[in-house]
Amino acid sequence: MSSASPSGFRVLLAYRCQYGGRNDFYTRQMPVGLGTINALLRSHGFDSRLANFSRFRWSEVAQTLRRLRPRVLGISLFTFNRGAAVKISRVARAVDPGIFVVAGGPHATHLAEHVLSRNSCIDAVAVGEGEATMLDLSRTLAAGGDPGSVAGLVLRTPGGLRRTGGRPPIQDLDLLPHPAAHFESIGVDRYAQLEFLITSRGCPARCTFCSTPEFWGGRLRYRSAEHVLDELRFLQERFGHVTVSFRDDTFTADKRRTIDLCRRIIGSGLHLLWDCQSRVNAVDEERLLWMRRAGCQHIQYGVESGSESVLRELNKGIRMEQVVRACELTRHVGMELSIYLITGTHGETRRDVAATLRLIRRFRPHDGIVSPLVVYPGTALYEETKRRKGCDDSIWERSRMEGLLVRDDPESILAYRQVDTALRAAAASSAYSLEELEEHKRRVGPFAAPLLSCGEAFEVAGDRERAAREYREILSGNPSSLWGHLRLGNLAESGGDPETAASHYRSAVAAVPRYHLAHSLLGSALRRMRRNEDAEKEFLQALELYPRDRIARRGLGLLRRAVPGPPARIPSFRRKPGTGLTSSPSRPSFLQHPIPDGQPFRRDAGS
Ligand code: B12
Ligand code: SF4
Repeated sequence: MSSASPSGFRVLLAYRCQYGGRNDFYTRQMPVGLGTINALLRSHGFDSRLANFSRFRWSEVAQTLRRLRPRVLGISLFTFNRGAAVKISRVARAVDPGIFVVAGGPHATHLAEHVLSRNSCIDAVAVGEGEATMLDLSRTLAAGGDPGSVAGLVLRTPGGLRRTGGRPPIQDLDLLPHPAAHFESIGVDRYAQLEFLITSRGCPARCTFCSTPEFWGGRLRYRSAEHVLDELRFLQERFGHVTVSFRDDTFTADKRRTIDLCRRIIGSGLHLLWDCQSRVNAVDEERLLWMRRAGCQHIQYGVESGSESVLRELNKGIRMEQVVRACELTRHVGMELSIYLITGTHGETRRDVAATLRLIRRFRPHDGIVSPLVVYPGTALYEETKRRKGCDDSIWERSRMEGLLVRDDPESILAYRQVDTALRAAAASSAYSLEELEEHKRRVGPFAAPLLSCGEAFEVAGDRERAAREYREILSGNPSSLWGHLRLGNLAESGGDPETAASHYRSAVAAVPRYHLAHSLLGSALRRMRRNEDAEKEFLQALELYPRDRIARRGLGLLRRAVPGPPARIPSFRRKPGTGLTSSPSRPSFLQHPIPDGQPFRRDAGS
């Protein structure tokens, strides 16, 4: 990297999801990596900011670009949002013909020459990991230098497209700043965005349908447990985060590191509940027990199929006995179990589908998503598909759909529907019984997460006294526990005792002073005590911390209209089936195109 770092050089890092994703909570969040790039640029003095245009009208996008006049526009170009991403660069070019537009992300990386040759509004593609390339590029452009000297790009030059040379992966991920530490943004739901964390890059497996191995490489690079903890502390102290989602491909890949991180989370006194995703061959009882103790509520596994032959076809690198073991162990420690499944592989038969249905019925996952097999660039499946179908990269322009289906014959459609129905039915009957929850508690120990689950189950069963006992047990282990106080406060409030509720909520505020919900619940109890001025202060504080806090908004409305209203209820921290990470993003529909046999695509509405 060169050393010039002029302040006042403005960079805009933009994302826009595909049109159909804008109303989906998860799809419309920005990629985590864009936040890291932004933080790195800002920490080096650049006037960089993030722009999430997912819910902007195009006229607003143009207005923002006119107002900010960035010298460099970086866009995240995935396959599913490629239409929207290219359109941002077109709008930017129209606003300022001199702007330098660079695209990054998997679609741009794996199809760099193709993307550049078809879109003159994009000047360069940053291949792969973006931080160092983007910093180097910004420094070079700010100093009036030649972008051709920046490694890691595919660049449009007067002589044609040119690769500027490879850039080695960042060896020490701890050198990267936390996205939250240098956050400047437009159109971003900061609280939601910062809930997503990545603690490692790369994946040792080579599934045929996934571009991770090609994009990040087969060798895993980890952030140290201390670096991750530092980010968690920062998030809680600065923004009041008490729930986070670790989105690593295989969060538990390194056993020692996983347990070390869990121990540190427990020792940190952070009041954290979290979820993660992993592979079934990267968990065991010891890891899962520590994770549950450290507040892991929910784990998602890429199971893909209940059939060994489909797993082999996908080169999944796991065996059915490992699937069975991971599902059993997850239920054994009382985490919510979520599975990703795939239907519609070339070789899938009715017997394979029946095996998947049996697996779902046996393990009753709390959540899950099934996707028909879709082809993305940078995957072995894509290369195979091009060979089979005799097509080339131009298929991506001829379709505006999010991905390309491998099969759309009636049998594969039926398989998808059957698996989807089975997942929904399983989710409806997946709740742990009170006996199971008691067992989990015994196995895991008296930690907040299992006690909380027990208490909540007693509340659902209408046994408030036993629920209170569980919450009090949380406090006997840690008198300042956010969760113990929030739950006991809520029980007291709904039981008509706002004074006791307020006292618990005050302790919750003391535990995590910037957690918006602790303030809005305290406001709610104070309102019921008719301490309207104090209540208003708490509601306003909650809204300052999180403008979308529903309890605070409603509480303020009731205060101003001077009507009583029912007591506030703590919203659920669980992923609800059908709305959770694994269920909602872009439930694939059969409106997507199958891969053509040399036939032209029909144009569909995109963004
Ligand atoms: C977490 C995750 C999600 C989360 C998103 C959380 C979030 N806000 O980021 C959720 C669950 C919502 C999700 C959903 C989906 N995902 Co997803 N997801 C991932 C996953 C596992 C990790 C992403 C991540 O954080 N990586 C680490 C960070 C550091 O990387 P990053 O954010 O991509 O950013 C880096 C680079 O991409 C690059 N970069 C990115 N943008 C830019 C811009 C510029 C200017 C530059 C220079 C560089 C650059 O530099 C960044 C920093 O190094 C990846 C696989 C992977 N390991 O990358 C798949 C992945 C991104 N998902 C994928 C897919 C297909 C999906 C879904 C379509 C799945 C589905 N069927 O529903 C949906 C689509 C949702 C949508 N429409 O937005 C594919 C994308 C393939 C493609 N070609 O587009 C991936 C690559 C996995 C795969 N199958 O190969 N996903
Ligand atoms: S699907 Fe999961 S396990 Fe397979 S290569 Fe991708 S990230 Fe790794």
